[in-house]
Amino acid sequence: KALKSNRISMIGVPLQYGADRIGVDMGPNAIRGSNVQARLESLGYQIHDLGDIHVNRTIEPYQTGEKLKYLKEIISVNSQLCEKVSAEMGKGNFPLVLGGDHSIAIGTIKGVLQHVSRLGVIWFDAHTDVNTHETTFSGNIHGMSLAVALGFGHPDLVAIGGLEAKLRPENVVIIGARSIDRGERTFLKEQGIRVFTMHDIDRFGMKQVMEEALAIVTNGTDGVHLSLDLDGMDPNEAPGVGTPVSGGLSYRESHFAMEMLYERDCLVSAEFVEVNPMLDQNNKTANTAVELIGSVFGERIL
Ligand code: Z70
Ligand code: MN
Ligand code: MN
Ligand code: MN
Repeated sequence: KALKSNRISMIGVPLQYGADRIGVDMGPNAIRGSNVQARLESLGYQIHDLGDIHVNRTIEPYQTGEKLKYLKEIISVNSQLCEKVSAEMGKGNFPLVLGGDHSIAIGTIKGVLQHVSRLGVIWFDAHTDVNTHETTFSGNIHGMSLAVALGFGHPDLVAIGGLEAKLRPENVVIIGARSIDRGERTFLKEQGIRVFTMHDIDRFGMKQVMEEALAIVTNGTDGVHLSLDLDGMDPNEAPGVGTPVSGGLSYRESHFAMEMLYERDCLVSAEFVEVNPMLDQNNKTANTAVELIGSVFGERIL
């Protein structure tokens, strides 16, 4: 009842090129294996699993020192994803995207923007992903996806879904950050993007942080997208991620945040990314992802 649609379209994106680390391409199937479909069906939703976006497995390795590793393939995958997400929203379905590295947020958000031009975004992450090819130290595009969605970065990334398809910085919040690069700091300040760091969560608690975050992302928007990088969670709950950072969100804090999101009834789309089964312990990270998906779609304790 608390979502715009009772029909969920699940889209897997087995992309790893944005993180330059193997294993995250198996994320979508690890999440499927944790019974996400049955879980959502038991909540009364109709689930349509559209399978995976095609990722080319035989591409050239990147050059040393490259600032946009695997750019061509990442453009191809995100363009396909953008079209698929847009098509599903056009049919009135709720896109649930399973990653895959966080560069796929480019395709998801650009696709959603075709239908919801004034879109708020809640970005759960240990990182802030607002690098560009000019500021990145790693060259990994998963560290640039939020900047691209805001209209900054390589022109061929920004062009996906059309130049008008971009977020407004005043409707974006980042929650759980604890690893921010130098260039990202400058960008976040210049753009005035609200970042709720782990310091803020410790100081104010998740309830107050989410209340403020929800006010920002719903102010003047027609819908909200949830982009949840599992490395926002503490590595104890989500060890299976490419870049674990200590001191993250607890199981309880993240569950509660998802429950508050459901209560607010504002989501139009969601994605869960960076699950890497090769680095995981007994599929714990995919199981955590499915716990959070359950909560965001209305699961309750009692
Ligand atoms: C760093 C970079 C990043 C995710 C790591 C890390 C970015 N700021 N994003 N893991 N999901 O390489 O740009
Ligand atoms: Mn990320
Ligand atoms: Mn991250
Ligand atoms: Mn739960």
